Formats: sequence, structure tokens, C-alpha cells
Amino acid sequence: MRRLSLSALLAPLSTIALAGAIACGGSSYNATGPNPSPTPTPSGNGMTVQATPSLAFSPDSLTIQSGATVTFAFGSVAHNVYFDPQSGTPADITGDNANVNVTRTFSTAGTYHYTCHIHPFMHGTVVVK
Ligand SMILES: [Cu+2]
Repeated sequence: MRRLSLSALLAPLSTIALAGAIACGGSSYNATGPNPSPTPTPSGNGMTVQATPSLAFSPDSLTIQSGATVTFAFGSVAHNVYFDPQSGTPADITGDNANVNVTRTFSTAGTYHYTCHIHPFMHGTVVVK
């Protein structure tokens, strides 16, 4: 007489398989990730003027201390920055500037007006104390 019991052989295997399935179900959710900062950070010691696709400098007027920088952040529409001729102006930002940041240092106190020559109605002012 043979008393082979297949179920007796398989029972331990199915128990192990079931335990493995339970253990694999507890995958952890990784909640950490890049944290988007809601406010733009100033670049260096300076201020930023956005040259916007809506054809304006924003802000169109700002006041800085002498020696500080202004970064002109050009968006998807090309602009440039030409300063009204006077002593102490930084170099003009010539040509077509899109999707690029250009920084200028203002070393001399004064009031500096500038214009985009592509859009002559675009004006801005930097007051250096
Ligand atoms: Cu422009």
C-alpha cells in the first residue's frame, strides 16, 4: 500500500508562497522629492528685471546701491537694452536676446534710462544710490 499524499507535500510550499506575497505587498512610498521654491531667488547681490514676452520691462523702475548688479532676464521674445548716453552707464546689451540672462553692474550713482531698440516703446529706469 502506498500512502502518497500530494497535498501533504504541497502544503508547506503554498504557505511559503503566501507569506512571500504578503511581504512584497508593503512597498514604501517615497514622499521626498524636489521641493519647488515659490519665489525666485535673487541672483548674487542684485535685482532682476524681466524682459517679458508682453513687451515690457518688469519692474520698469528699480533702485539699487552703487556697485550692485541688475540681471536682465530675457524671455521667449527677443529684446535688448540700450542705455541713454551718460557717464557711468554699463555696457548696452545689444542684439537679439531671448531665453538668456545678462547681468550688468552699476558702479556709479545716477539715474539710468534704457530702451529696447526692437520695441522702442519699452523703457526702464535704474536708479543707483
Ligand atoms: Cu523689446
